[in-house]
Amino acid sequence: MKVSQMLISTLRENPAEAEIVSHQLLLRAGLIRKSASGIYIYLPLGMRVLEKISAIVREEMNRFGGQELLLPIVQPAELWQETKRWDVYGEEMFRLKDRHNRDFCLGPTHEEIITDLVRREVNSYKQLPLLLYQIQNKYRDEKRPRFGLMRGREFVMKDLYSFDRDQEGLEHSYKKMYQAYTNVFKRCGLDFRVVEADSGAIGGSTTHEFMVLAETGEAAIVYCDECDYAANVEKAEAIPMETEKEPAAEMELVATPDARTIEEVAGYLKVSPKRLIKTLFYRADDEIVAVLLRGDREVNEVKLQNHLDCLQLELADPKQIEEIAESPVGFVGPVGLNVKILADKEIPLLTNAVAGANREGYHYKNVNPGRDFEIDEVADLRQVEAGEPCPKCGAKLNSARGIEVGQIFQLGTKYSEALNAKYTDENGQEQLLVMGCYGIGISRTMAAAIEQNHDENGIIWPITIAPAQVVIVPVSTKEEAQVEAAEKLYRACLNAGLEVILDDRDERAGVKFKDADLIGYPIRVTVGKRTVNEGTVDVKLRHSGEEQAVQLTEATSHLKELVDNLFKQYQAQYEGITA
Ligand code: 9G3
Repeated sequence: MKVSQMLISTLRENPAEAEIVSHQLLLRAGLIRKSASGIYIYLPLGMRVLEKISAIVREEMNRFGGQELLLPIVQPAELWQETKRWDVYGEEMFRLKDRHNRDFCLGPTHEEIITDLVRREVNSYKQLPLLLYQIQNKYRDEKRPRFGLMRGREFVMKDLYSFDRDQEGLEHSYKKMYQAYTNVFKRCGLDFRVVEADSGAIGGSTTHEFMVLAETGEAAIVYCDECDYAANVEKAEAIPMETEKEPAAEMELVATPDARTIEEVAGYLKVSPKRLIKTLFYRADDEIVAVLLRGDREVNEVKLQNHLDCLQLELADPKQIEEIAESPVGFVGPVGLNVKILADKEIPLLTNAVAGANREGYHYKNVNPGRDFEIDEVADLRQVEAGEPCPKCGAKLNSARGIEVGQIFQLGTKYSEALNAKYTDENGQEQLLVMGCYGIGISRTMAAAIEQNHDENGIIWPITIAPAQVVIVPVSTKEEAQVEAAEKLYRACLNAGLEVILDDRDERAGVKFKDADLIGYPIRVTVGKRTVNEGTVDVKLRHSGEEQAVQLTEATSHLKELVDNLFKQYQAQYEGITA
């Protein structure tokens, strides 16, 4: 392609609405343009990256026995009513009516559609296992779409669904997808961790998330350097930390005027926040519960919601709290409280703790759980922090932010039961199909790759997903000899099968160099005076900045070799299980 004919428009400045670097660079490099909030256009260069990632995903899905199909975006409400999910998802679901006033939604995911297909098409164990997938737009009406492709309302997802005869079969399919995903993200040049995750509304047991490590990641993960333990903090198990034991002293009311927050009370009473009991109030569906944590800990609302098994979970508002505790919020505590009390595992280990006295301006000292108040339920309710012991090997955990680019779930019979999707086994017995579902955010992977591969000049594409491999820049379009040499090299590269772009615009060389770095082509070839006088071109690698003069006569084979070498570092290993 020649730049003078392409729809590419680069921007000098960061658009105001772009807060994170991948969103800024996607817009500035001319890869996407916004159509509406959370809805994007992929310009030609952006489309090339999307296609590259999709091609890698397809290869790995097919390698492990995946069969590609294309499912409808417009989905009939009836299927979602059969699985009882039509009313579970509120405003996040794009809903519409057809001309006959029938209800539909724009597909946020495809469990209903694919299970309905399979219940009609599959009836014998001989047809199993099936790994069916698509690469398709998904629609989720996010409340606050932001960060460009990272959290859009329309996005490209690969979703694969596995159908097996039993749990053992599902576990084999799951292992294959685990390996396939590992290959995909290695080949896309991403630094990622596979973390144990919370299965949330999906229910069921096992699920893993593929997290690209990046400061702007919305997910918080913990991982161990000594063993392979890694988990989303939503799921990570917290080990209760013992505090020093001492004989239980007499509970004592103390005045703590104007000391409301953990820090203020700890400072006023000169005790460590570890010795305080933090009392939070939540509304779980329509019940108010008190949740107790050590003063220096944070509540993990996913663990709390899973423990309470409730649909809605919200912090109670201050008015409700003051009604229940008959005290201003800053002085509430568990002693004498008449609501259900949940406590994190560390609370029963406390002796002589400090807690609100449910009386304005007062706290209690020497509060002892079990003696001074009853705990209704003890559970792991807190957020794990860096430095804590790894639940698997005891080494210190590290924390990081992650961008979730993939998630794999063992669904079991959740959907096959709801939709009565069965097969007949060898003995003519009808059995429920056992399912798994596996998603990769294709457009989100594109953004995550930029988050991990950029510098102050722009994007640094891994060769495997770059919009083109080589850009040829003639320094002056006035000098006929330079233009000709550039054209000739461009054609030779095309014939050698290289993905090459010729920047033939009538622009100053500096502008072309800046654009080449901003867009992030892996290799830049400059054709200038030296080419005409000495017969050499300058070859520069975007990743390392390394520059080298190469004889024009050897340039094409040199570039071919360079590209092949760059690909080598992204080859995934295929040992272990295959289809
Ligand atoms: C909805 C809406 C949003 C949703 C869902 C349903 C997330 C929903 C979970 C999944 C699970 C897996 C297959 C690919 C990988 C993820 N957000 N989920 O079911 F109606 Cl509005 O999508 N599905």
